[in-house]
Amino acid sequence: MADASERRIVFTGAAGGIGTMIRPLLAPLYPGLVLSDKVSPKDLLPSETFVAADLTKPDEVAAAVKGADSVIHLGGYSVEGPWDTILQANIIGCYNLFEAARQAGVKRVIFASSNHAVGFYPRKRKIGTDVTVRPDSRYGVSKAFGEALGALYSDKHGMIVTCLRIGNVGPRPLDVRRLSIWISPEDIVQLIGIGLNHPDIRFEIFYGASDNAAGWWDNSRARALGYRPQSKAEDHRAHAEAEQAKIGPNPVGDLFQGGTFCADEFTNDVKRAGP
Ligand code: 15L
Repeated sequence: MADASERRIVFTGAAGGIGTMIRPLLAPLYPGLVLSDKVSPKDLLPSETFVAADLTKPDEVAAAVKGADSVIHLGGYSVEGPWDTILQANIIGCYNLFEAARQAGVKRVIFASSNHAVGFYPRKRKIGTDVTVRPDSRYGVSKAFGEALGALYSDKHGMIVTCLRIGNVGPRPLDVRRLSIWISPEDIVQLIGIGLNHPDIRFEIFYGASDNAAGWWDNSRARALGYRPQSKAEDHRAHAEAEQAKIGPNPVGDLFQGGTFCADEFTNDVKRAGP
């Protein structure tokens, strides 16, 4: 593998929420990092390289990934939205990214999947990465699609693909649900590093979660490949419970891992939802 300083690593979605949090952590680790998004981050530093690309435009995506060794793909629409928004940004955009990466000879792709690909699993059930997807939204379906594309490009073309089913990234858990799914910026950078560097990866799905005592996910495969999360949601329990008190109960969302993503537009009987 090329020396870290020689590797051109393209980072899509660099101006988004997670991108903004982890850019400063990635910069010293990967000097060849190239930031990409539809528009440049407002606080772009002179030391940072930026290339604009709209994921729905194959020629722009091809230009962005040209010469890249690896891609960290966080670009796209990051919550539930109208079908056409999800279709363009997360289905067509994700296809354009993987296909451009294949044509450019990119070796590794890290794909930002989401807990919402499996959001209809009940909170009382612990799940691994081998369960059937149970998306809780059109957004969750698009993340399951991205995972499937990753598997295809890995099996058919030998691309090394790591999907991160991200919980919620931030400086601390926002509420009680996030005590189970929170991941710190430092821990997600550690998972990205495994995806970029581990010699034994062909296709992997990891849960993007810190060391959370209330966690719902078996992340043993990530741990087997060296993941040692440093952050613990329980350190922030008082804050999360205080915030939860302001939100109040949700009769549908509180039953399922995906929370309000499950409750929004819900017309079913809760007894008939989820596995
Ligand atoms: C996600 O996938 C979203 O990108 C993020 O904004 C949060 O809503 C997160 O899931 C979550 O489940 O908390």
